[in-house]
Amino acid sequence: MPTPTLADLSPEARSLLETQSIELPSWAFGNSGTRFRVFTTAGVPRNPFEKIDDVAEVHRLTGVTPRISLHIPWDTVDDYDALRRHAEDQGITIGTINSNVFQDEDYKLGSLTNSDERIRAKAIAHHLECIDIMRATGAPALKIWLADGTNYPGQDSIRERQDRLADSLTQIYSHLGPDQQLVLEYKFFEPAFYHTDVPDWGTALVHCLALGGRAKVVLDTGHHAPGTNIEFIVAQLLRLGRLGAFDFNSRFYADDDLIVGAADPYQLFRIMNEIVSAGALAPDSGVNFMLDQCHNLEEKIPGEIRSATNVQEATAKALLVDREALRAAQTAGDVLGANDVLTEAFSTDVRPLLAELRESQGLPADPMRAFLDSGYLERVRVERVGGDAAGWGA
Ligand code: LRH
Ligand code: MN
Ligand code: MN
Repeated sequence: MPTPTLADLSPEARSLLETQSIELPSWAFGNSGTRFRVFTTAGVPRNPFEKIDDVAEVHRLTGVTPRISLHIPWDTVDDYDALRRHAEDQGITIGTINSNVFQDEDYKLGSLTNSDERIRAKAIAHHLECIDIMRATGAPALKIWLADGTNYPGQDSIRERQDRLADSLTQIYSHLGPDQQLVLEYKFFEPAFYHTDVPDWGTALVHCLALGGRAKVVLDTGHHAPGTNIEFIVAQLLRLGRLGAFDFNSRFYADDDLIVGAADPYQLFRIMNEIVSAGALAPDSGVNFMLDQCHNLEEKIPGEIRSATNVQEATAKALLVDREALRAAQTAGDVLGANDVLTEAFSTDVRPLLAELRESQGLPADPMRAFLDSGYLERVRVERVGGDAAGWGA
C-alpha cells in the first residue's frame, strides 16, 4: 500500500481516530522500579495534583489522553473534590480508581481471600473507601487487582479462598451505584508463585458473571504466560460483552510494564484489529483503554507520549485493514491471501496520516518534538524538588 494520507481514511475511521481516548496511570509519572534500585528522575510530580498536570500536558500535545487513573493509597489527598476540579480545569477527568491491598503487612496471606475475618473485612472496607472516592471524583470504575495467592501446595485451601473471594466481591459490588462499574484484573503469577487467586481471564470472568452486568474483566497485556494468544482473549471477552478495560504495556519476560508497542508492535496491532473488527473502539463501546506502565530509565512524560502514539499507530493500521478483501479471502479459504490483508495493513506507515490528522485538530504534528521543545521538562526540573515515588516497587 502506498503511504496513505488522511483522504484515504473512511469518514468513520477518521472519526474513530479523532475520538480515540487512552487513560494514563498516575503512577507512570512517579519514580518507580523493581526490587533493585529505584532510579530517580528530576522533576517528577510531588503529589497527585502535579500528576494531573503531567497527564494534562500529554493530553494537550496528543489530544488522546483525557483521563487519569488513580491508585489508592498512592494518590490519597485530603480534598478529592479539589482534585477533581483541578483535573477539570485542565480538561482532564478522573477515570478509574485502583484499589491497593497488596502493600500492607496484614495482607501477607491474602486480602479479599484471607481466612482471618478481621483482615478480610479490612480489605473489603478499603474497597468501600475507594467507592466513596469514586463518588467524590466522578470516577466511573473501580479496578481491583489482587496479589493474593500461595507459595506452597497445601498452604491454604484453593477452593475456600475462591468462596471467600466471591463473598468479598459481592459485598463490594453491592455498594456500587447504578452508574459505577467494577473491573477485575487477573495475573497469572507474581507475587504468589504456586497459585494465584485470580490467575486468568476465565477466573475473572466467572466472578464477574456471578456479580452482574456492571462487573467486567481487565486485560493487562503483561499478565499472561509467554506465547499466550492475547487477541483470542480479547475476541472472546468482547463476544460476551465482558471486556471492561485494558492495561496496556509491553513485556519481554514477566510483568515488565514497559512502553506499549515497544516489545511487540505486531501483537498490539493484532489486538487492535480484534477491537476494530468487533466495533469496540468508540468511546461509548464500554471498553476503557488504559496504560499500566512504569518508566524506570526513561523520562516519564516522553514515555507516556510515545505510548499514546504507539497505540494510535496500531489503531490506525487496524482501521486500514481491508475488511472486504479479508472476508473474501477467508470465505474462499485463501489462507495466505487473508494473512496478506492483515500484514499489508500492519506494514503500512501511518505516521504521516496521523501527523495530518493531528494538524487538522490543531495539535502538533509531532507531539514528542513539541514536548521536547516546550521547555516543560526544564521548568519542572527546577520547580519540583523532591519528587515523589510512584508507589509501586518504590
Ligand atoms: C499489577 C498491576 C495492577 C496494579 C498495577 C500497579 O501487577 O498490573 O494493575 O494496580 O500493576
Ligand atoms: Mn495492571
Ligand atoms: Mn501488572
